[in-house]
Amino acid sequence: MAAHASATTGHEEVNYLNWKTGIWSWLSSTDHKRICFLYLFAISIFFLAGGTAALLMRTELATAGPTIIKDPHTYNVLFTMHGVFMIFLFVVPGIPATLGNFLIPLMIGAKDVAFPRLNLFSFYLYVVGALIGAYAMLHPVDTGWTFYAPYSTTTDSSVSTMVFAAFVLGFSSIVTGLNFLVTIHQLRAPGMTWMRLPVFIWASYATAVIQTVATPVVGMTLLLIIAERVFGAGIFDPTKGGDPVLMEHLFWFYSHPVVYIMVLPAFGVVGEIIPVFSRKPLFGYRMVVLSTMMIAAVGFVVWAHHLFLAGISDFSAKLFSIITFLVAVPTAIKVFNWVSTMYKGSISFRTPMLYAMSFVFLFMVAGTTGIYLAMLGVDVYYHDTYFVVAHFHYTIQGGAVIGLIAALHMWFPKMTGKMYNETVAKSAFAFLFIGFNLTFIPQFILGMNGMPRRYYDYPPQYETLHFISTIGAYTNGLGYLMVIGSLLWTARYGKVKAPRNPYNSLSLEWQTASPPIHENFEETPIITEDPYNYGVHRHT
Ligand code: HEM
Ligand SMILES: [Cu+2]
Repeated sequence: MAAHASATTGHEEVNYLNWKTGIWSWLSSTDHKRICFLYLFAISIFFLAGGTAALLMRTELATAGPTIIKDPHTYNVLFTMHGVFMIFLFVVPGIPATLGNFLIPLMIGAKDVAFPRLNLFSFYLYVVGALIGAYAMLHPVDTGWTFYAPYSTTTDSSVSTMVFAAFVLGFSSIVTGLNFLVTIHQLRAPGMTWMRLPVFIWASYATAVIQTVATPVVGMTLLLIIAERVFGAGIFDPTKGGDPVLMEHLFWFYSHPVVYIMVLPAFGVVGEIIPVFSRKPLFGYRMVVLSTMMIAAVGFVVWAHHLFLAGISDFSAKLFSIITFLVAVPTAIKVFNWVSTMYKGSISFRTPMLYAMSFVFLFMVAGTTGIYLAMLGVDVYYHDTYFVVAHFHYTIQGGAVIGLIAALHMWFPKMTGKMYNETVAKSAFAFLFIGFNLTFIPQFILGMNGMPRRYYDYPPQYETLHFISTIGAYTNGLGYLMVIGSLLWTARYGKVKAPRNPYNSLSLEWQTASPPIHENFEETPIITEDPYNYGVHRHT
């Protein structure tokens, strides 16, 4: 009825979605909220492409012997496409840039990011990198997303084009990171002190630090690969006095911290959702902040745990093993704080909360299995088996991707002005959660039984587990399609209008209209208290 009434009165209120219309007003927009949508659209394409590659791989692996793919080379191409698209084109650029773009200015009470045009520029850098990357797959690359030498420096596929794409994407990531850092430093509303920042902002801050510090290293590494291929520079080539292990050091010096570019924003999201749906203050705010910064710092000094078997000294292997264990400390602090926040809370199991709780569970599986891999002796056995594949999917998919989906539901009313459908959302969640575990639990067992990763074929004794995993992957895939389909449908045709603050949250972004106006707030908000004072005293 309400929708009908506003349609007949003929003046819809002006918000960021309708204040200018036409495709060009979107493509040239410097509004951080619209840029979030541009990223969402672009990363979804690569998520679907990467997901299709995954399902093709899983179909091939469903039975022993060739199943649908005729040769191992095609399999290698598919897993390169899957890895490169998912990492470089979906999860690294996407998650901080979508959530960060939408939420950072709103949560700190700013009108936009510090450099709105630069923000749009980052997006187009991403598009250019993405197009180059997609083009490179036409003369398909089969190195895997890690581009290890010497294979990557000698194979005759378009590795140079692909690493150049990754280089451009890296620039986009650095520029976004810098923009967010300046935004958080300079544009906080009056009264928004550092210790009143929502934990999502702290997580984005830590993410941006990693983006700006670590990404240049991978940029240089990628240029070195090109130098090697084009000029035969000999940096990684032992016959010329170079060292292929150096490549792995440089690569992981970036790519370990990058895991935190993916999951820290998700930590932040979960830290926002749990207090709201538990109606309790976030337990141990200061510890959460501290552990976020600790994770970012320790994340920089563990990279060689990827090289235990690559020929590093015994001393450094032991050292990196011990430092890796240290990551468990801040991570455990976080889990403790989330669980303590829920303890004796009055929990409402709405969809964002279901995703947040499943995140905590999945991330605990990821973290615990990570400890196994950090143990030197155990890793000798698990290295390059499906145990690793399962572990990192629990981290990246169970962590980063579930965090993104949790966020998309949580802030959907703010982003679109509509409410998502709780029943549809919950059934999609069931498919996702069951499918995900059904895919990757068998892979832990496969790994423990010695099934190596990156293999096109395997002996028959592994068949049952692989088959179950494939069933799981299709269930999971269906869950994703349901999420994407229903959110898109509701955004477009949904009838239920969202109020300003449907969950009675205390954080700032909920105090403005749904959807917000172009400049976010009618007047500059003034912050007088902490973000998580649920139940501490009564609120309007
Ligand atoms: C339904 C979801 C998914 C399924 C079924 C799936 C399946 C697979 C399979 C079968 C492999 C190859 C294993 C091998 O041959 O060693 C793989 C590798 C990989 N996946 Fe996924 N995956 C999924 C989602 C994701 C997501 C969301 C990400 C990241 C955002 C991701 C990142 C990777 C990476 C980085 C590799 C390693 C590629 C390499 O070794 O070069 N996957 N995945
Ligand atoms: Cu690592």
